[in-house]
Amino acid sequence: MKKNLLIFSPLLFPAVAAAQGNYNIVYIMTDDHTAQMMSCYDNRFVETPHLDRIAADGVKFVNSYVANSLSGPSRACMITGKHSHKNGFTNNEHAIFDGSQQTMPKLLQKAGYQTAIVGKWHLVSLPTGFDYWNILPEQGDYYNPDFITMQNDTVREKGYVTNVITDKAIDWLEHKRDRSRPFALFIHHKACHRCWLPEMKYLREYEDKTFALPETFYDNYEGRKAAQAQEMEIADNHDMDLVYDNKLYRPGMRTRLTDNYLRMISRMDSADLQQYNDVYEPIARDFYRQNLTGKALAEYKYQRYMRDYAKVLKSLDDNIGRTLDYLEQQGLLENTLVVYTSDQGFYMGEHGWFDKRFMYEESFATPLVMRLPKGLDARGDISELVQNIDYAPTFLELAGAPVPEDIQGESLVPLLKGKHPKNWRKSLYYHYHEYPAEHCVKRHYGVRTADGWKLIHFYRDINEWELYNLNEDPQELHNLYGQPGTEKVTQKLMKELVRLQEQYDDQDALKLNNL
Ligand code: SGN
Ligand code: CA
Repeated sequence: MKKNLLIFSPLLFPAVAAAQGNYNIVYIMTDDHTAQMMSCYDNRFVETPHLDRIAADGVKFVNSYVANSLSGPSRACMITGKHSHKNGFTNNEHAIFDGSQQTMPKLLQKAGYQTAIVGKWHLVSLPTGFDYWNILPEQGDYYNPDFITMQNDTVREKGYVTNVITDKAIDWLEHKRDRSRPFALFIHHKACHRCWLPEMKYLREYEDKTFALPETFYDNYEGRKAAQAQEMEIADNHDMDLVYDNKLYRPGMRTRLTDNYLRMISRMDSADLQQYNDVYEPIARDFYRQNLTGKALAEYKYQRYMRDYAKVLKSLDDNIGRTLDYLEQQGLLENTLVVYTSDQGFYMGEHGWFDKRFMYEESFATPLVMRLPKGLDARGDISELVQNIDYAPTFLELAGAPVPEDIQGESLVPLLKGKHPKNWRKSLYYHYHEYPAEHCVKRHYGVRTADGWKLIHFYRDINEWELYNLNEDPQELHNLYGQPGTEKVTQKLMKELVRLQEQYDDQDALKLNNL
C-alpha cells in the first residue's frame, strides 16, 4: 500500500511523466552529412548499416529540410524551434547566440529532464540550458581534439574525434546522469565536415573504389546567376584546395589552405602521422606525375573527395552502432526516441559542387531518421514536409511539456504516431543570410511546396528570381522564372511566400520581395 502511494506521489512523478510516458531523447546530429551518402536514402555510393538500423526500427523522413543551410544557424533553429531571423543566429561569421533566450533544452529542464550536450556546438557563446556539456571549440579537430569543459577550460583529448565524442556521450549515460530522471542527450559530431580527415584504421578504405559521377557534375549554370557566382566547385583549385581538401601535398608546396592542412594533421601522434603519410604521399606523387588538367583533373579531385568523405563516414557509422548497442544493452531503447540528422545536406559533386548553403534540394534537405520508443507506432517512410524547427516542439510534446506559442515549428508527434493530418503544412520557408562570405553564395529566401514547386529570390548585390518544377526537373537545371505560361504558378507561389513570411514574421524579407 505504501509502495503504491509512493508511485503516485506527484513529487516523484511530476506532470512530465503523465502526458507522453517519460521518454528519453537521444539526438544525434552530424555535420554536413547528406542523404546521398546514407544507404537507407541512397545506395549508390556507400553502405551505412548502423544508420540504416535506426530507420529500419522506426521511420525515415523523405521530405526533411533545414531552415538555413549552415551549421550555426541550423543548430540555433533546432534548439529554439524558430527561424534564423527570430533566434538571431543568422550566420556563422558574425552572429553570437543569445543564450539568455528561450530554448528547447531549457524548457525540457523545466519539465524535469536532465539535458546534456557533447561535441560540436558552434554557437560562439557557451551553452545554456544544459546540465552537462563538453563541446568542441568552433569547428573542432579530427585528431586529438580539444574540448571546452563546463569550467571553461580547454582540454586536449587523445584519439579520433568521432570515437571521442561517442565515448563522452556513453560516459555521461553510464556515470554522470541522474538515473531517476528522464534525459535528453545531444550528441553532435564533427564528422563529416571539411576537410574529411579519416581515422587511422580507415586510411586505405575506399581507395580502390570509383564513384559514379553525378549527372549534373558538368552543369554550366545557364539561367542561374547566383549559381554562376558561387565558389564551391570541385574542379576549381581555389574553391577545392588540392592540399587541404584533396590531401595532395608535396613538401614545400604552398596553396591557399596548405597552412590549415598542416596544422590539422600535425595534431596526430607521430606514429599516426607516419601511417597517414604512408598512405597519402604515394597518392600525391602519383597524382603530380600524371599532370592532369581539365576534366581529368576535375574527376580525379571528385574521386579523392568522395573517398575521404566516405572514410570519415565509416567511423561515424561504426559509432552510431556503438551508441545504439549501448542503449540496447542498458534496456534504454524501449523508452528512448533516437533521432539522427545532420545540420544540413551537402553537394557530392552535383552541379560540380561541394559545400551547401543553396536552397537547391541537395543542401536544403537533410537526412532525418528516428528509432521510435514504445507507444509511437509509425514505421517506414514519412513523406510530409518537415523542417529542423520542428524538433523543439516534438521533444517538448514527448516530454509532456507545454509548447510555447512563439515556437514556429510543428510537433512531429502525430506523424510519429502514424497519423497523417489533413491540415499538415503544404509548404516550407527558407532563408539563407551569409553573404558576403566564404563560397560566395548570395543571400536568398524562398518557398518549396509539397506538390513540387520552388520559388527563390536571391538578393543583396543581385536581384534574381528562380522558379523550379521539381516534378519535371528534380535536378533544378531549368529556371522557369519569367517564362511564358508560368505566370499563374509564379503568382500562386509568390502569395504563398508572402503568407509564410507573414506567418514567421520575416519583416526584412517581406520588404525585399518587390525589389
Ligand atoms: C568552414 C569551411 C567552409 C564551410 C564553413 C561552414 N572552410 O569555414 O568550407 O562552408 O566552415 O561550415 S574551412 O577552410 O575552414 O574548412 S559549417 O558546416 O560549419 O556551416
Ligand atoms: Ca555543417
